[in-house]
This record gives sequence, structure tokens and C-alpha cells, in this order.
Amino acid sequence: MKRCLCKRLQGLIIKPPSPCGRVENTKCFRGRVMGWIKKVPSPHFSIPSVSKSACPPARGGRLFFSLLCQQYSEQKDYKKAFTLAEMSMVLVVVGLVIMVVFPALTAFRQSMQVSATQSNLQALMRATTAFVQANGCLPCPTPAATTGAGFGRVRGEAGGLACQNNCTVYEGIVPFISMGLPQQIAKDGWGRWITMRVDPALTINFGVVPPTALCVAGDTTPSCVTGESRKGLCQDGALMSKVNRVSITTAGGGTQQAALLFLSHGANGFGAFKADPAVSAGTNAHPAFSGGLTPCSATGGFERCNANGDAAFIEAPFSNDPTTPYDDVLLYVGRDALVSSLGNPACQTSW
Ligand SMILES: [Ca+2]
Ligand SMILES: [Ca+2]
Repeated sequence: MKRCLCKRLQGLIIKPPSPCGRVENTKCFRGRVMGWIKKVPSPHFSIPSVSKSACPPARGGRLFFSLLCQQYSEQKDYKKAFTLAEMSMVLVVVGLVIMVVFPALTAFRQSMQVSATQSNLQALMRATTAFVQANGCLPCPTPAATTGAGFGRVRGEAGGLACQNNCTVYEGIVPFISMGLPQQIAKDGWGRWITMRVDPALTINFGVVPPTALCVAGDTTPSCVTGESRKGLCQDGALMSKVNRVSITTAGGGTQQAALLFLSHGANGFGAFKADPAVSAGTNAHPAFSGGLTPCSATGGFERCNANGDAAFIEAPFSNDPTTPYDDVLLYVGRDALVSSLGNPACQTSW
């Protein structure tokens, strides 16, 4: 209200035919009466000296209101500045807010990344089950060094079959295109490729699930042994190859075998493939670990064990020990659990 009143009053005061402009005219009034009222100018507002001869005649009461308005404006300008004490208090408050909010935001973001990772791992497992049901084999991983149109497809082949009885690699990135998935599902919550490992014996085409006839000469071997009623995934475990069969050892616990494993290398990303279809082959192998990390052994260096390319993996509790950290996230399934998920418990045998 006060400011509005001032503007209106100034509008009445500053009128032609003064030879000065609007602002200069106000300064003229101010300069003329400064001596009359003995008022000391604000140090925050410089008032130029004005010759009384250059100023128009004063207009009584309007001059008084003009001075009030200008002083009010000076006070407003003064209040816009902060003192050192005020700035210190603001900085302290901002610091406290950051101390409280930033850790909470960081924890929330990490929680979301872990949740996204687990969600993607579950989605991959469900998609694999559907792939097996539709094609009769586990999908072979895409070699991490694949480039071009084969990237994201089984065996890294653009025009290949779903089941070709032999994988080019047993460990690689998820063939998300062949599995009908968007690319982001093949990555974890930190944006890195999820590693996929399969049992080679279960990537062989075993046809219909469950089998409906005896194996005969000419059927695919070794998934089908002549005379055997069980084929492929349903084959007698004693007749199946155990070469490169996936095993997972729980730190301080036992070891179990798996048909399939998906592995996120966690927040630190140690060992994650750096696959990129745009780069040349040979540059996408498991990246080197940072120096000083404990080598893979039965007692430590478990993340190295999960990125050394062999079929043995370790599942351990979280650790932020700088020499032997562990934040990997694993999801795996045994053969019997897989065939059960397909609705074929009759396929279960010793394995
Ligand atoms: Ca890790
Ligand atoms: Ca390994």
C-alpha cells in the first residue's frame, strides 16, 4: 500500500514543463531541499549534486511526498542486502539440510537400483522359461564381442535358429532380442549388462516338452539317446554331460548346480561386460579389476570368482571391504525347478 501510494504521489509531482527528465527532476527536488531538512543521504544511494538554477520551481506539498517516496525506496534497497551474520545463518541451515537430505536421497536411489536389478533378473528368468517352452532349449548367450545385427541374439547370429545344439560361448550378455525383451531388461539398475551363464547340455534342441516318443537313431545327440524315452531337458541326468555345468557356492555354505544363472555385478560393476555393438570385437571381455583386490579363492575375492569366465560362482553377503568387496546379485535355477516351472514334473530325474 505504501509503495503504491508513493508511485501515485510521484506521478503527481514529476510533470513537464520541467527541462529535466523524470529521474533528473526528482533529483533536482531532492538536491534543492536537502539543505532545508538537514537530512543525511543514505550511504547506499548516491545523490548527484544538482544546481538549483537547473531545477524547476518547487511545488509545495508535492515535494514533501517526493522526498518521502525516495527515502522509502532507499530503505527498501537497504533491506535487500544480507549482513554477514545473516549469511552465516543461511549457510548453516543449508548445510544442515544437505547433511540430512543427501544421505537419505542416496540411500533411496541405491534402493531403487537394487529393486530395478531384482525386477529385471526376475523378468529374465520368466522370459527364459517362455523361451524354453516355445523352442525346446535354453537360449545361448550373445558373445559380448558381438557387433552388428547379431547383437542381442542367440549366439550373436542375426539369422540363426533359436536352438543350434551348440553355443559359441556359455557366458555372455542376454540375447534379449531373441527372448523378445527390450534392451533395458538385459541391464541392471546401474545400467550395466547382466551376465548370463547356461549349462551347455541344456542348450541342445530337445524338441517337444515333455517328450512324447522314444529317441530314435538320427535324433539329436547327446540330448537324445536312442531308446531313451526322455529327451533333452527331460533326459536322464546320468546320461547328460556335466562339462561346464554351472555351480553356485554359498560363502560358508554348500554348492548347488544350476541350469541357468543371471548375474548383476552390483553397484561397483567389477567384472561386468562392456558390450557395445558399435565397437570392434575383442574389446568387450570382462574388464580388469582395479588393483589391490584379493584374487579369487575359497576365502575371498569372490567378485573375481564371478568374473573369471569359468562355470563356478560365489554367492556371498554384502561387503564394502576395499580389498574384497561383494555386491553382486545372482538369480539362478536348477534343472528340476526349471522343468517344474514348465509344468512338467515328470521330467525331473537325478541330475
Ligand atoms: Ca560387484
Ligand atoms: Ca567363475
